[in-house]
Amino acid sequence: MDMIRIDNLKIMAHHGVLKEEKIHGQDFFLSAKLYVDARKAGRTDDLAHALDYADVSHFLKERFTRQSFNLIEAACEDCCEALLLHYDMLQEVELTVSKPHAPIGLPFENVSVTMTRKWHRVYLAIGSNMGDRKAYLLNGLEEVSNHPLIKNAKCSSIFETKPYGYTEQDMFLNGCIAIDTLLKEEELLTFLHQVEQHAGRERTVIWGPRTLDLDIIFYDREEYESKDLVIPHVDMQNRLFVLKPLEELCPNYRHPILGKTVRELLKEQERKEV
Ligand code: PH2
Ligand code: MG
Ligand code: MG
Repeated sequence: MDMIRIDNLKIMAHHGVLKEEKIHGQDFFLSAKLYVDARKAGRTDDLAHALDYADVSHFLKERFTRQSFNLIEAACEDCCEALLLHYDMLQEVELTVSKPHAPIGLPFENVSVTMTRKWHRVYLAIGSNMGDRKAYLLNGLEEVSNHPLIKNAKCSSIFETKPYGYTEQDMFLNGCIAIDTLLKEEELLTFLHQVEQHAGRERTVIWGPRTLDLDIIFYDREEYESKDLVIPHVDMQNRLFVLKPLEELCPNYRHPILGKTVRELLKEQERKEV
């Protein structure tokens, strides 16, 4: 990807744990790698299609001096997030916050933190088989769309599906949602659990009836596993109620472990079910 780079932008600010740092302030230096698609700017020579580095520099200065953080990590995190939310064409940022006059009490040249933050493309499955199913799905979609760290939410068609797994329960409505998000995997999971809670979800029977179920299917091209979460979703390839709506959103996305596209997985599953 193309990259615009700003080196050692000098900004006086009041970040630090010590009282003196908060009172007197000191010079910090910010360096940013700004990842964008610069093709259009390159072709047209028009600032309107470019990420304006002067504008970014002033934005950084304003953001960096807005409040005093204890940690350079917190100041850096805040600036990365603000940049990604403010500049639509910015896909990824690497930001370094340097503090060469930090009160360390020993001779040193510099201390700094570097962070890389980016928009993650995520695919979710959504389902309901209790009460006003359509309303639960729509409210769930709305709550997901309205999260401040989620943009470009797009929902597939909604299908009525037979219960899979535990079959002694009512028919489901199912769909999939594509989003871009700044949330990390576990943060997203926690948020989705909150949305399920707001729909009055009770976790009693595993695979049992639910007002709202939101599952992470894909997160970028990532393979991720922890105690509570496995990505890609371990059973998605066996579930027509996931594959069918997902195919509308990303037919050519290739499953990072199975090596097959969503369309191929769907066709395979459809052949099995007849
Ligand atoms: N979810 C399950 C178990 N079975 N069946 C259908 N048709 N749709 C679902 O969303 C579903 C299911 C566990 O999450
Ligand atoms: Mg589920
Ligand atoms: Mg679930």
